[in-house]
Amino acid sequence: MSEMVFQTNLERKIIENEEFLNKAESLLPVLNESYITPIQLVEVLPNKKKIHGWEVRSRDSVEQLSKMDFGKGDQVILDFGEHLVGYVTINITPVGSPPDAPLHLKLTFGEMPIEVAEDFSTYNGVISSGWLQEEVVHMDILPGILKLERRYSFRYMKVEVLATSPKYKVQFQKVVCKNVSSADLTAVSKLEHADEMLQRMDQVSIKTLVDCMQEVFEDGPKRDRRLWLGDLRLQALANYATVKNNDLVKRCLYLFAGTPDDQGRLAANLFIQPSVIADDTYFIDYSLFFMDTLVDYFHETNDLVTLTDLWSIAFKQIENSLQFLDSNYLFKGEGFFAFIDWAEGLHKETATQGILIYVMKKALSVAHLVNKSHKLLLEETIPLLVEASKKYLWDSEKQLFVSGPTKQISYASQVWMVLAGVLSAQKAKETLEKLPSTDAIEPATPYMYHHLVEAYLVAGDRESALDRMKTYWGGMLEDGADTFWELYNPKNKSFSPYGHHLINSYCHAWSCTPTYLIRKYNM
Ligand code: RAM
Repeated sequence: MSEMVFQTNLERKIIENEEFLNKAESLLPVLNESYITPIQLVEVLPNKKKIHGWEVRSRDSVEQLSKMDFGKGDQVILDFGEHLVGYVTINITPVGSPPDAPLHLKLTFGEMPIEVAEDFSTYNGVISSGWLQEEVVHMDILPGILKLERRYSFRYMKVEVLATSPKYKVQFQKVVCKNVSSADLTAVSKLEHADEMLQRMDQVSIKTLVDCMQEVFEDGPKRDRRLWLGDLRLQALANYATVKNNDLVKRCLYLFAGTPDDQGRLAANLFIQPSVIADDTYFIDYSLFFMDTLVDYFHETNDLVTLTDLWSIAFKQIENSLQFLDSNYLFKGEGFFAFIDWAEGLHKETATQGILIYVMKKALSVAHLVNKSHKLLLEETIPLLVEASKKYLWDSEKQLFVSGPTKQISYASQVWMVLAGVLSAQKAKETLEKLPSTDAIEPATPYMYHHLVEAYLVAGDRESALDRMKTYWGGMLEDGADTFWELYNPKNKSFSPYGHHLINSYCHAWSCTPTYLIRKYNM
């Protein structure tokens, strides 16, 4: 499992482009702040029918909080009524004798009920438990204001008193969260959809996007709190359809372009603090998507300066990928070479071949504006890749694309070949229609579901697209989502590729695209 989740490249050397990084720095957004207070006190009780087996029930009105005394072993769960990303302060006053010992408190933050219901010490997943949102503090001076320095991503906050003293208790007089986001909601046009579920889906998508928009487009404000290229590409699309903060897309493009390695490779993700650091994870698909994100950005803004500035590094990703073609023009990869999806056992070469064609076609749509020889190369190479896909990867008996020596059938392979336009629309529709009756590897993430829905739309099958959106993102809504989740498997709601669903992110960038799909395709 851990091998599948992680990749290390300790040998690579980063060649920073200062000009690009300076440009990115000049586009650093100002965060908008709002102050949010809890709406009710709740309890979280076991209920097998609810997601992860936990149900939230109202316990008291929030006005009661300041009248309640808390001593050793007491606890309270506050519900802020919506998902927040921000900084919490609590005014704490002692009651009883003068406080003769420090107050010892534990705070736990949950995007989901399970996070404030289950003890984190049971967590045994492969991703660091450091992401689990909890904090233990001492207050030596009372009354006082507890000001948490860490940013949390949550709707629920549990406060547990680990110790006061036999002589005093405490009251929590005022609890406030300074909520932050760089998104400006004024640009969002109102959607009045006749279908209530789609209306709600649009709102929850926008909320997801907004909460992930910080100094960069983060993948998830709880985890990993960083800039992933694959997520950025989808966030940018949702952004164009709604908040239109196009400078943030530009900033993120310059950040990636400013940190290639000595082979010109762009990292799959960047850390932003203390300064921009390229992670040592490289995925062919994500690096190719730099070109796609750049071209989308150009189509949206007509910003030819940025397109011209970043074209070479974008094209370098295509050139690097072409080196992995065999003599038949088939992409060959080893190890954890591409992301594609978290579906277990997924063979990724055919999907990667599809992505390569898709991205090269996208590059070709603007190449005449920037580089004539690249245009020629694309024109010559794309047909070779398409022909090779039809000749070697299409199984004429099954009428499906296959991947690898076992001729694996997956949604991912069909979806990317459809998005790459390798099949006619009619053939694409038939291919996708066939999938449910096969044992094809299914999508595992909202990321892959997004591509499946878009593939249906490209193939002209609006009905299946809508159907999938309603069962998938609609399923999350029915399970209580107020922001969309990193992982969701309607057949196994505890699914996590990381070994435990406590660590999953429940406000996740790559899940924010229904607003784009609804608005762009008039769903
Ligand atoms: C996870 C995150 C992130 C994604 C990568 C590949 O760490 O969910 O969003 O892009 O996987």
